[in-house]
Amino acid sequence: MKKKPLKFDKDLFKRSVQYNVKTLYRKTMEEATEQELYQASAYALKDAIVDHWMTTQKKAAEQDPKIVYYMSMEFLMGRAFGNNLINLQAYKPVKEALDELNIDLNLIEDQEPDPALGNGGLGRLAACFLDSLSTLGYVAYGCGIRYKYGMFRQKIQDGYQVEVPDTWLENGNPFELRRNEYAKEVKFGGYVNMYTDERGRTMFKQEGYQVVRAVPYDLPVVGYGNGVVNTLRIWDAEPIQCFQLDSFDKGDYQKAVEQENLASQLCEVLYPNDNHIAGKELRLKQQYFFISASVQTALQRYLKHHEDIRKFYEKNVFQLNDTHPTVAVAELMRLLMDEYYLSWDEAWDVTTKTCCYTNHTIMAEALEKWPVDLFQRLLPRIYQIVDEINRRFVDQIMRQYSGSAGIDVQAKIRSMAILYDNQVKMAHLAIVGGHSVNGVARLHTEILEKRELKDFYEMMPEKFNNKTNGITQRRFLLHANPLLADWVTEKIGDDWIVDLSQMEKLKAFADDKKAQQEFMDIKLQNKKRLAKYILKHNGIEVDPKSIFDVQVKRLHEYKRQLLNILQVIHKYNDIKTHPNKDFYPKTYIFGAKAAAGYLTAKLTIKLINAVADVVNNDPDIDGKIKVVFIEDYKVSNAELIFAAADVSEQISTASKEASGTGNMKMMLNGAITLGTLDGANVEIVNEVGEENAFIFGLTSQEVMDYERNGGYNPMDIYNSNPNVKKVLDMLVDGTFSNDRELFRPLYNCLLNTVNSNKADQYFILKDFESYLEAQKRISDAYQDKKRWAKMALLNTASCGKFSSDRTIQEYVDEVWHLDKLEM
Ligand code: GL4
Repeated sequence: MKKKPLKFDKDLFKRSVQYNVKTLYRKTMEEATEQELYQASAYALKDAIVDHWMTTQKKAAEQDPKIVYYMSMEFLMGRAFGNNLINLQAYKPVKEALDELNIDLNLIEDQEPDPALGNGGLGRLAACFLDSLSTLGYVAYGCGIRYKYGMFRQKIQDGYQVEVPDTWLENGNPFELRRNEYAKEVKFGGYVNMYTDERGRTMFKQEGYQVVRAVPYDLPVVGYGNGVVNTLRIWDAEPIQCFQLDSFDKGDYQKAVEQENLASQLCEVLYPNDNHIAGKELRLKQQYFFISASVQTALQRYLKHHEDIRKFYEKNVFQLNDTHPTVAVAELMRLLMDEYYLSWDEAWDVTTKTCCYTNHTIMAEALEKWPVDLFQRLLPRIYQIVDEINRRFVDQIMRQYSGSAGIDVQAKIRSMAILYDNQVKMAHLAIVGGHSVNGVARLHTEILEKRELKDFYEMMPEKFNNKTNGITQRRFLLHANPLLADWVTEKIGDDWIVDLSQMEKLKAFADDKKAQQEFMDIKLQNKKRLAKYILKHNGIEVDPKSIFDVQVKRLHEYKRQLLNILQVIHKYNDIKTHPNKDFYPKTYIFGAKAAAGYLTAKLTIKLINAVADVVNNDPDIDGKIKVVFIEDYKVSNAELIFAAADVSEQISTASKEASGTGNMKMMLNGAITLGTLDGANVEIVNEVGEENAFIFGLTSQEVMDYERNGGYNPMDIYNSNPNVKKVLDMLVDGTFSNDRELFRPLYNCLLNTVNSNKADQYFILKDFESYLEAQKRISDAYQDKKRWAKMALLNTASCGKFSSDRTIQEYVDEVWHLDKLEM
């Protein structure tokens, strides 16, 4: 049976906007600025959302379903206004209402800052998961931090990245609700006192600590068309009010100041590192801060309607998004024992049955390890608990392996202990303290089992499982690409919005000439839309008829933006030396933020811009290639970019990209993957067929084999391949900078051992020829209009598996076992 669309009262909305303009700003509609009109509209929309939010709460209280707490340092939500309209099925009435008020919906949407409380894929995945949880009707809480400054705004000045603070809260956030009444206290430092209580129990008490007040802000997460509204609860830190006059006399002045400083620093800023841990003390404080507040909340919420805390896990599950929230294991143990008087064994039973861990990367520099002294000083009681978990676990390793022939027990301990070499290994704590460990794509999970976490897998294979990532089609097709969304609906109906496997029905149109034409016309419209954006923001004119070849993602050496730009340089040389050779015009589009302290990444951005300057302005090139670096890549412009992509560059060194999700967003929008057999690319190719993707380069097995044998010698390639030699020499011969030494570090990385990193550790030169050849195949394929249209259409038609709805349903069926809310 077809569900009725949600009701939306257009006239009420209209009146509400007018009323808000008046009461918020004391202005008439004509006087209000665009920002004020956005705010007034957003408050009006929130009004409609809150009704659903309250109903969801009420139903959840009645039905008492099992719920998931998705704990994450990052939620890269992107703008809420348009997405909420979509999921409330209110886009049309709101557009009409605003039209009648003489307000342009697009302009309004553009007034909203991107909430960017995340770095990249990991944070965006969390956002897609929340969307799917609501849409599938599961009760879920996102738990995170309300950073005052999210991911920095990127400016490009003279080709260099400059980081500018992201002041997203400047005008307030109309969608949030501050929940003062749910504030919690979180304690840091001091020491632990042991004592015997009146009932003869040994108890532990933290004393001499600093305390901050954690204040939650709730954001609604609206499900698509079902009236379900879940909550993303993000925490802000405030000083405890103890700064009274008499504390001065008591000698607490110093402490009061410190506490106040701690509170003001805690939630200031998101660490802008992706796939890399800086290991800063404040970061550990952030982790414990939001975890302690969240776990306290979860226990209290459960006990409001349940008696037996030992059954907590029957109604609750914690999913730890990477190791960042892993102190949850010890914090749950602490609260269960110290506040709720459970024994160690009882608490351990609850904890392991509650916690689950997702691994998102195998990059060594992303492995979270904390120095024991720092950890102990900051979290003395938590450290005691971790120490005891470790002691028992090491015991277990010894019991299990001592006396087994051919097994080196000490080696097992070395590789698996939670405390080792004076470090706290967070991944090990997460694995031992929970019942599920998952990777984020088939290949990634395999690598975890066979290599990275091999010893754990052998000891506890039942914990390991794969959950291939997914993305929400509501944001990345329905909202990002209305033309294509309408076209799909016209062809196969609108069930795809909540069931992406329906897209398969489009396969029937793969050879249909009219459908192909329509599909490519829509692509062209979207390319024109992006071209406009590029002209406005970059001042570069690009030809919408050229191939839009897109690589947008965080800048990281393993993602190999350098391989891409070296290939562009080669193409440039090729056109210069063969001016009459037939060459189909291409526009290379880049977008990437580099972590502020990541010099090689920042230099790569400069190189891309330097190449762009040379290539775009060389009359010999005559527009055959253009290079564009889109400033400040973020969710809102990503939506424009995905819709316009012809080619999706997914060229990471095989084995390094755990999954990738941009690859899925582009596939959904009919872009063809040019990639290595890495992460989820493997599964994308599996779904769409090899003939509808362009695959090149070393396999993950080959890469890992080289790595085991100490790498390879890129000098051999440099000396034997004149193309490579020429391109590399141009990095240091003044072509792209008057300062010939500027790009020397990149040149050196490729050819020499630098700081104990192997020469060309990401196999750029090794994959170079094969990459060029794949680029050539693309240009050829594109010129066969019918063939390309069919390939592109088949990519959209084959993306069904990559919905985050599918991923979430797998988590529910195999790990979380949640109950669906009946609305
Ligand atoms: C990441 C991976 O690098 C990326 O491949 C994956 O898609 C994403 C979500 O699982 O997680 N891991 C880290 S760290 N940052 C990411 O984006």
